[in-house]
Amino acid sequence: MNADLIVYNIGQLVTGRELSLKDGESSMENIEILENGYIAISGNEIMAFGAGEVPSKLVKFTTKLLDAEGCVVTPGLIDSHTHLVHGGSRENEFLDKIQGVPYLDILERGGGILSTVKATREATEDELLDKAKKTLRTMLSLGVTTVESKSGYGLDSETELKQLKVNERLNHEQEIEIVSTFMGAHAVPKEYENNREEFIKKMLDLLPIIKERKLAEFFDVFCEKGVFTTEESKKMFKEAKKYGLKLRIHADEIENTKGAELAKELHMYSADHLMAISDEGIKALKNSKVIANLLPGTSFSLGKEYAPARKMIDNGVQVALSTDYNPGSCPTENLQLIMQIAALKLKMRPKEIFKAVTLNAARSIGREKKIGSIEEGKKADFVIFDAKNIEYILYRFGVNHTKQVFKNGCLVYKK
Ligand code: IZC
Ligand code: ZN
Repeated sequence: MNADLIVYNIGQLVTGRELSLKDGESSMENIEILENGYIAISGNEIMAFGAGEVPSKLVKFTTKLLDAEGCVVTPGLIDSHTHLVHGGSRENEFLDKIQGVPYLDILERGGGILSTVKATREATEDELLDKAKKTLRTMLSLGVTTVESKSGYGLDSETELKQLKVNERLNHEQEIEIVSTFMGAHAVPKEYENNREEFIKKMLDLLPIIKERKLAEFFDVFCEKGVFTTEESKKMFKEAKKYGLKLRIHADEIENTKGAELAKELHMYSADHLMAISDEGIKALKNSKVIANLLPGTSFSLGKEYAPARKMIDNGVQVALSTDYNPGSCPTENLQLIMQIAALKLKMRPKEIFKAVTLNAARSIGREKKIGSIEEGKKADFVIFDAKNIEYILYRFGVNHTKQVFKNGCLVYKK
């Protein structure tokens, strides 16, 4: 068979395929990087890839040839934790934040998440859609081709469903694939302050509707001191599982509440944040398939501790990296910046970082058979960076290194 498109003269082709571990490598440095690589695409899929001369059997007179000019090519980046769909912004809390008022104190006085809830309730579905599209356009320009998107700024039935419907429409109305997560358990709204049980019931009552209308694939809870207890979270997760939703958790972000241990117990896809994870939590993740999804932009923005990434990786835990894009604790859609912070602050190494935003991010959203690496039969999602090696992309921080972005074999962004 011949290819529709061949990208050749790739200086470093990060296929992201897992190799067997070599001596001296961490449990996350085992990804393949080919020098002088090529990729052949047929329709929306990768049909071949390799190093050296492009085999002539792949080329016919209609094949389009694209010279990568010695640049780096990687799988499309995956942002596996975002609060994409919301109304408003929270710069009115910024001064308090930089002067040290804790995130949970702002929430307790009705600000934080609850102020975004107000703005999201007030916005129409179309307004939320337009705002999210604009954000996704920026993400795409930064090399992101798949995004996980949570509800959780409605905290009432109508608005939670409105957010999930926006996720659904986004999948039809722009290029990035959206993986939808129901997170009605993001905070307890003021009107249920003294009736938490009733609020939890109200959110769980949405599960049959969400299942019937296929509005979400994942279920998430903010398991945190002052938000939802570990017991409450466990009860909700078990209920969501009955409706076929896959599980992920906001775990051990500010205080340790044994969220990582709960993730292992309930066979979740990911445990996210983990700035306050304990040694027992690390042990639990090590012996599980749960991906530790780290969000260092949040530590950066809140001025908090960073998650102990080195300790996790050196103990064999598989790590992903995401933006946590949201209007409070991480108002940036720049996954490249998050990768740079991971290098500078988490001391993650270049290969580990690229594995974290490709293959491991795909695992955390249950998509590793379709995306996350450049392999035959996978979707042709890839990025050409204006860089000759992966180290350069991490070292030159705060700028966008993307040259061209392809989604399903189509050029969707060009510098
Ligand atoms: O809006 O503050 N941590 N949820 C849990 C968030 C951050 C989003 C927000
Ligand atoms: Zn979050």
